[in-house]
Amino acid sequence: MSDHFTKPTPNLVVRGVEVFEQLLDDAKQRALLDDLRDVVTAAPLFVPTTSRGKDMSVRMTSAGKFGWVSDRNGYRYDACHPRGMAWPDIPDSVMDIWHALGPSERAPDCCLVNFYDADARMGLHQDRDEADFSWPVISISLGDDALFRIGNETRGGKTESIWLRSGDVLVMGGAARLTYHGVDRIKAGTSLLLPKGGRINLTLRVVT
Ligand SMILES: O=C(O)CCC(=O)C(=O)O
Repeated sequence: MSDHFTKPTPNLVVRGVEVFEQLLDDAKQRALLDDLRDVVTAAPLFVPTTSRGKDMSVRMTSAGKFGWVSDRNGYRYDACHPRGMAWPDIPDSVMDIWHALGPSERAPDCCLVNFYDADARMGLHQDRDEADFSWPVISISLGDDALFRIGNETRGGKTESIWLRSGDVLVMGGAARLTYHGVDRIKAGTSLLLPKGGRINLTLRVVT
């Protein structure tokens, strides 16, 4: 087991979403990236489509018992990658972040990996395909800055946006677990972490 963090306090809380700015130093970000290369080798990034057949702008893969997929049959958690293989294990470097910030009673069974190029975005949505909303979702940002929009527990109403930088970690739990959120844009060239630029977001989820 690699080293653990001492339990930090969030630098910022926006509508109940806890933001741990720069929780991950450069070495930890690079270690995560190395482990993610293995994940992507075992389970290549794919372009999810909506049930209407429209490509999403984000490329995705997952690690863990379940992965999130979306295609003509709709979106869901699945035990297999669209090419048929099981998802690789969630790397210890990622699990360490759950152990630092998340509940000790349950481990996540999905780490969704989103890759954003400069033009990718993600519309406002809730994470609500999981069985039990008492477990938080923990979100890790690597690479270029992202404008992250935080809404409400129901669709509509005023929103607030914050820039997420490489090494920032969010916890969406408690009253904020079902808060609408999305990514409006990526600011290309703001990080040197990914050799070809872009942003990776990891979300740790308890699915079952
Ligand atoms: O990329 C992000 O920061 C958010 C990702 C997200 O909302 C999701 O995967 O559901």
